Amino acid sequence: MSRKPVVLVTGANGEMGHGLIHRLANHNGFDILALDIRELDADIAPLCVATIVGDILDRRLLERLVSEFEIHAIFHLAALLSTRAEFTPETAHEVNVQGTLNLLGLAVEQSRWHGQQVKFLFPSSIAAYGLPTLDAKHEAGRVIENDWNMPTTMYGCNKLYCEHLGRYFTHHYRQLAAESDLQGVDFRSIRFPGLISAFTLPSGGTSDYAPEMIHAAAQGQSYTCFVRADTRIPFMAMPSAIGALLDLMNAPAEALSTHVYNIGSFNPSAGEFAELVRGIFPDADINFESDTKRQAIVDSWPEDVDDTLARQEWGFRPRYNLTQAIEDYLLPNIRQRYT
Ligand code: AKB
Repeated sequence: MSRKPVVLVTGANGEMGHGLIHRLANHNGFDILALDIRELDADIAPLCVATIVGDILDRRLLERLVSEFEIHAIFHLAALLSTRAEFTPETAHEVNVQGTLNLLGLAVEQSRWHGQQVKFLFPSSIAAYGLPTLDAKHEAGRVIENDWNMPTTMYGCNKLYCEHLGRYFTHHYRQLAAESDLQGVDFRSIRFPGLISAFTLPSGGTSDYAPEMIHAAAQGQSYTCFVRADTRIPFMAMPSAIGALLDLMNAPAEALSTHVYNIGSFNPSAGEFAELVRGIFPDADINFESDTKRQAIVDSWPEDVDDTLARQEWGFRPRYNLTQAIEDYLLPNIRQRYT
């Protein structure tokens, strides 16, 4: 009985899953197996060869996947984001860490079956950083991958640890076994900044204020921003993020010196972003009322990232700078969405 060769996307119904599935199906011609805890939205379900509603913590479900599909790459997007994770840290740890462990195990299992490495694409985050004070944040400026890895959130700790798990599975998994599984998994990860999509709104993150601000303005709703106007972290338009994930996937292994890469695009302060939004939606009613606790999380994230490695090793270039992101991507698509 032959099994169907596919690319598995977990968290397929989330923000990034939507964009990724469109790109994978329309430009790359992959057969997609989509997994999500919720039923897949009608716009992306037809783009997949199979959709499964289920939990990445359900090992039986994952075993069933092994018997039905031949998985050659995994985009493991399912996660509880930083704000939501702080309400239920233990659950977040299970979903974010145990879920990733289960998927890495599935990748090893799959590579045993078809004899090829399974590429494992993992969206990490600027939440993996933790800067202790605002002064340290300003002084640090553009941070490199290995500096300031002291996250203050469960989500950030989970992401940082999963980056290490991926490295472990690629190079050291079962290193003492007579026949080791070395090289079964090819783990590649990007530390994403806050993402802004024209088509979907994030839920449960702490960088959500920027997308929320522009989507609220487009709908004529007032918005109270939960961080100070001078708050600065890096952001990126969703198509740049999806493009980067695919570029990293396609990069030749010999070109890569590490498993984890920063990428950046623009980093306006919340106040500067509000000004830009007011520039395109003159009636936008945006106020600032800092929520001390969520503010502290964003203050611990870097104000910018150094993405030299990604640029040098696999040719990363953001598709949009801030002006292009607003004028060419966000504005036309958001307008169309709400009219
Ligand atoms: C969040 O806010 O939790 C995410 C992230 C920065 O990874 N958007």
